[in-house]
Amino acid sequence: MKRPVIAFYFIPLLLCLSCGGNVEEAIHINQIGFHPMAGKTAVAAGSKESDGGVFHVIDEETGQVAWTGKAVSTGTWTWAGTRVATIDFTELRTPGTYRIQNENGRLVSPMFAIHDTVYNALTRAALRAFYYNRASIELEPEHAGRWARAAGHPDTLVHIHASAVSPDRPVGTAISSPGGWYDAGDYNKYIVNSGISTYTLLAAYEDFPDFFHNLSTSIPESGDGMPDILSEARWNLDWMLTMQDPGDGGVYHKLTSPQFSGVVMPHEDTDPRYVVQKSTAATLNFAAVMAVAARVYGPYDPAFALRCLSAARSAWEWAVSHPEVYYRQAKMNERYRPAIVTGEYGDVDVTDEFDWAATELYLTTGGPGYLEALQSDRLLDAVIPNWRDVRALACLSSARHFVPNDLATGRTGLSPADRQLAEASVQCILNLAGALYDEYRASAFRVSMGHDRRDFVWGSNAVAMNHSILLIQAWRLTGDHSWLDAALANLDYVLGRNPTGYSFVTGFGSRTPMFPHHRPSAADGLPHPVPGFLVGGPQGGQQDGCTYPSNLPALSYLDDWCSYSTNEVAINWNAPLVYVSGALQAIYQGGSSGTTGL
Ligand code: G3I
Ligand code: 9MR
Repeated sequence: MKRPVIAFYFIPLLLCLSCGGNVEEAIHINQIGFHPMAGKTAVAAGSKESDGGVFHVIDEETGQVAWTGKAVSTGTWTWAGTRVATIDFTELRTPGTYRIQNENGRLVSPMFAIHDTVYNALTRAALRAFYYNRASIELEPEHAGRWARAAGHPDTLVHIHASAVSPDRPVGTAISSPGGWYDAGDYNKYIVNSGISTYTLLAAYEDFPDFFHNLSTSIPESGDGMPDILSEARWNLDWMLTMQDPGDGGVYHKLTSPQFSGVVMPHEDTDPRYVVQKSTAATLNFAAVMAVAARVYGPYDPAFALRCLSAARSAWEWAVSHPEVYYRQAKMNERYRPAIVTGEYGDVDVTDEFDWAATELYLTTGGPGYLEALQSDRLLDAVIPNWRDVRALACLSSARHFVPNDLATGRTGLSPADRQLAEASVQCILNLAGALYDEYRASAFRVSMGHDRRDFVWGSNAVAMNHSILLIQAWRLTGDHSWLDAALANLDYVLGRNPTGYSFVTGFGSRTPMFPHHRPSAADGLPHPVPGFLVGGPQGGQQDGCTYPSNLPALSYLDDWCSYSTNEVAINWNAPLVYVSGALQAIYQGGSSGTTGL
């Protein structure tokens, strides 16, 4: 395993902690850059003299000043306890490579580009990260480059855990359940988290089909006639299908070794693997995603689409007759051996999963029974989507289905029930996005992160990306470009316009995570981690016992293997990065721009 060294940039940060401020004085900016037509904002943090100070954008190639303007104080960002001033240089539209510096040259930003294909490489890499996390397949040099590796976890002999036995699958039975993606930095495969991740990739394709149709990721399936994003998602869907018990339609909660493996390469982890107890949450997540797959893959592979639909229907039936089967790992371990101590993905409120699955099944089949099961007024209770609360996904799908452009040009002749569903979905999106937009405008850092105390949870960077998905949806529904500024602000945030100064995507930016909690990256002996992964990000709870540079939520980040609560990678964090990066690239290159910022 690679040993982290104390990076030079922590030294000033630590010194600064003892001098009253919490943040190193610095200019923070999206380290990848901006589309010429997009809003462009940098922030000067921790610097008193920045308020009203003059800043220059310098062309890296010529050394010439390309733009000059003043920073505007926006107050203190409490999440990092720092004074902030914003620098809005939206009017600079000339392609090039730049840095920002203050008048005396004391503060200099990381480098960034202005370019009309600025997020292409990022989107491609973020999607390729899924390929790098594939189980049961050798990653060949042709596709994986220097991160080529042997196949791990064939999963052709997976034990039915004692908690999961059924009449047709008694103790001692083994099943074959190969493929799929590793969940994260560990090597296990969890249905609940697979559900939202796979959905988000399929949603990216449904919302921006032209862009994703043309995005080639150099995977083994490239060039086979199916868009790469759908081939990648299919890799996981094929695995998910094996997780359904054909005897009754129920879906096992996860496929896992009893404990997390050591820090080894995939093929070196040979611990026995089990499918554990079925759960209502897993079964409904499965039903929802399979219903989406049934409509997305129809034009490419009708037989596969039908298979997905039939799997979705039988999963739904199981869930209806088993509405409260929760996965409670500690309780399970009291009764069954071996004890399982890997990720729980526990959820004891599955009303949102019911709403999501019912919506997707209804949209795909038109079956009245699914509509009856759906309580569309509950869509107004949706929160930002996450693995545990997926109600907002019903809003996204239904708005997409009923409202091709905007409400005014929406489908006519909707039945009253469909109209109610469509309106509830639009309201759900605009309510959520509206609150995020207000926070973006009010926040000193000009990001929607922090609109809720719980934004800085485990996986906070995915919270930021899911915020942006909602904001992009609001743009789609209203045509109002100012939503895009807020959506971009969160991408700026994860790419460097944040108080840690990290671009949180491995390999993308001038200061990126080098020691992510990702077993292949730690065990492969290579100096650079596998690229294209979004790490979890700052997390106020610091739930892993590591020592952090600050207790403030937005500064609680550590680029160290130790920090699995801030520096792990995960499929449900990368999927919204793929969506947002691809969507913004597609939108800007299609001619839409943000407004002139603030
Ligand atoms: O819901 C409570 C909330 O009521 C409370 O106020 C808050 C305060 O801490 O905690 C909330 O629960 C948190 C929960 O996520 C939901 O957000 C837990 O503290 C937090 O520990 C939990 O984190 C999850 C973590 O696993 C530990 O279970 C992450 O969301 C989840 O992304 C992460 O997933 C892991 C898998 O288990 C294993 N594979 C890697 C993967 C990524 O790290
Ligand atoms: O490596 C594990 C990571 O993938 C999980 O997200 C995390 C939380 O469940 O747990 C990690 O494993 C740690 C274990 O929970 C406690 N001992 C240290 C392990 C990491 O080195």
